[in-house]
Amino acid sequence: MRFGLVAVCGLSVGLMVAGTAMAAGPKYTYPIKTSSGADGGKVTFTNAKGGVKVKIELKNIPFGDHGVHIHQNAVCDAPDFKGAGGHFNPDGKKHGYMSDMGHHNGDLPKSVSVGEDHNGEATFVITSISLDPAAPNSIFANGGTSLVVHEKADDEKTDPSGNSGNRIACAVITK
Ligand SMILES: [Cu+2]
Ligand SMILES: [Zn+2]
Repeated sequence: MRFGLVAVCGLSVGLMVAGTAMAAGPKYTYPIKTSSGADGGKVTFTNAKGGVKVKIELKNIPFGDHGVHIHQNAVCDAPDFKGAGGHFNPDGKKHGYMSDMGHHNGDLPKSVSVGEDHNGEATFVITSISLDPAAPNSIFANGGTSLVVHEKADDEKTDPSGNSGNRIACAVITK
C-alpha cells in the first residue's frame, strides 16, 4: 500500500512538470497605441488548451465597455485606424458570437470593460485563431493582423462590427 501511494505521487509531479512546460510555450506581446499616440496598454497571445489565449490589458482608454477585435491587416494608421481593414475572417462568416452565421475568426466573445481609472483587462480563450504561421486562420498569415479597440461596446450580432463605432486604439500583430 505504501509503495502504491508513493508511485501515485510521483506520477502527479510528472504531470505538473509537463503542464508547466506546455504553458511556457511561445508568447507574443504587442503594444497598443491610442489615436493620439498614447500608450493604450498591450495584448498577449499564448497557446492554451483547445485554442489561443488572448490577454488584453488596456490603459488610457475612456470609461465603459469597448468592442475589441482582431482585424485583417497588420496596419495601425492613427487616428482612424481604417487601414486595419475589416475583421479577420478567413472562414467567411458574419460578425458576432450571437449571430447564427457567426462569428468572424477575429471576434471576441465579449467587450472589454474599462474602469474610471481608464484601465481594463480581460482574457479570452478563442478557438477560431491559431499561432501556427502555416495555419489558414493564423494571426500571422499574410503579413499579420491587428488588434483594434472601438469606442463603444460590441453587440455581438450586428454585421460587420457589432455597432462598436469608431476605432480608438490599435496594435500591430506580426510574427
Ligand atoms: Cu474591430
Ligand atoms: Zn467581427
